[in-house]
Amino acid sequence: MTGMSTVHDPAVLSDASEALALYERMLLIRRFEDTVQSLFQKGHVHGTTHLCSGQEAVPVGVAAALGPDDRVAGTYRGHGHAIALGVDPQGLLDEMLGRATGVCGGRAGSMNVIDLEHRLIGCFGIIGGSIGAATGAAVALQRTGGVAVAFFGDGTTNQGYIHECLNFAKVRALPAVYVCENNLYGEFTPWEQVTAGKIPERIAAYGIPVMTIDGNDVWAVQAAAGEAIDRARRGEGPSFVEALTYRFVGHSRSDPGNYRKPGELAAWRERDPLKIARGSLTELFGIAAERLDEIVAQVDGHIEVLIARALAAPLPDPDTPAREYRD
Ligand SMILES: Cc1ncc(C[n+]2csc(CCOP(=O)(O)OP(=O)(O)O)c2C)c(N)n1
Ligand SMILES: [Mg+2]
Repeated sequence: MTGMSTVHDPAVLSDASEALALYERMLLIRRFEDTVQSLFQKGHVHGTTHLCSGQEAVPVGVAAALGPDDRVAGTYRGHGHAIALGVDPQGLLDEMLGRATGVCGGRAGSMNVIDLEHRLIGCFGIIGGSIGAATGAAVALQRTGGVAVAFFGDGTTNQGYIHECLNFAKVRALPAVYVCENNLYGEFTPWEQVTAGKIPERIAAYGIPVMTIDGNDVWAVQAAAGEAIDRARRGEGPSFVEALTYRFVGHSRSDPGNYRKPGELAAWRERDPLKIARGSLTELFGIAAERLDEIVAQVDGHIEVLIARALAAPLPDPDTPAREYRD
């Protein structure tokens, strides 16, 4: 983790209730993912799922730095991207179950959620799709105001078009922020086996500022994203954030994660973003463990309601066309 900075910027971490809200949002994502996994195992979720458990601090920290005119493109590991942006978790869970009440009318499933109302221009099953979409959105936002953010993984930095997009974004000084969720693996392959050089060094070759940060510390993410977003708003062009993180679950539904190095998962669990946030909340704001446990109980109760409603929700009528999206 050379060059990684952990930032507890006092300007970012000055408000206890905002800090608690970020903890709660991460917890909601974790419980949501546990729920999707369990409903998948019971046969209620069709297709596949890619869960982001362990990586919650990245989308939540980035979303905390965004403004109302900004836009985000996420990935197939996108439930956290959506919830972080404020997508209704009921609509999202209904979507997982293919229900008519889903955020995309039950037609998108787990991998392709879109919710323009909440600034989510799409989640993309094609790796790197988010990079192209966010770069395109940045072209539009350069005229209308706002910043576009792309989330993508470490493996995606070996896709050809990330380089086309970064080059274009730099040359045109686009208001774009590229957020690489480096979780050490692309599917079942350690990133270093398939990646020449270091990701930050490659990106720096475009003259794009790069920050490598602790992606499990939500406030370090918020601070770095804030810096990158401010730079884009000032018209100073794109930035790249490499957030170092780890997924606690397999790549997708059927992956037991046997390729992990011995002790690796346990070591990262010690660095669980929820644990880190709890530590900071107690240390910096004196928030008692009991208060944090109350939030856990509230989120658990909320999830029970979401599950009951999603299971009772109607399936889409095959004769009714899916909703059309216009921005
Ligand atoms: C263009 C394309 N090629 C291959 C795939 C198959 N695929 C799905 S996920 C994945 C690995 C991506 O790894 P990474 O970018 O590190 O993201 P992570 O899944 O770790 O979040 C691959 C190769 C795909 N979806 N799209
Ligand atoms: Mg990866």
